[in-house]
Amino acid sequence: MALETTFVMIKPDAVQRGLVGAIVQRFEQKGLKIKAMRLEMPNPATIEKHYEVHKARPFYPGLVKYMTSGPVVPMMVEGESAIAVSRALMGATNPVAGKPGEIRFDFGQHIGRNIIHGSDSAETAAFELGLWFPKGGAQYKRAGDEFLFE
Ligand code: IDP
Ligand code: MG
Repeated sequence: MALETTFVMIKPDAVQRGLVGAIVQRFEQKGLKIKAMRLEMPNPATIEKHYEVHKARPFYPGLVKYMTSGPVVPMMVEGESAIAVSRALMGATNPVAGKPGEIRFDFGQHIGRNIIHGSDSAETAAFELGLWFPKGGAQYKRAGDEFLFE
């Protein structure tokens, strides 16, 4: 087993549209374990650090404006291959380029309002988890795990 921890964030458009419950449900239904989650107005400096790799891109100013426009829901998520599995649950960056069943396809229409973020590699996950959850997540044994993992 490759148990991984990844960083997922429900973006301001999804919070404002009342989609938090529906999105969290996708992760819970898959069996991914939520180890930390909160709702907050993001600190602009944290958003800038989070998206630092995109600083030179033409969409960067609009991205920072969008991501600081309202509350976000950062989450720490654990599971088998959790990084790739979370990205698969989210789907394509452009919501209309993906397929039904993907969170972005099911809930969005525009690349500039694409509902959710997820780390794209182990290195990115470590960086983003450190940025958003410096104190780590909850350590707990989840009832029912023996029915999820052999
Ligand atoms: P990802 O979120 O699927 O990993 P990235 O290419 O890393 O996609 O882009 C980061 C975020 O920047 C996207 O999720 C989206 O919010 C935003 N973004 C990317 N490309 C565009 C664009 O062409 N227009 C507007 N926003 C964009
Ligand atoms: Mg990315």
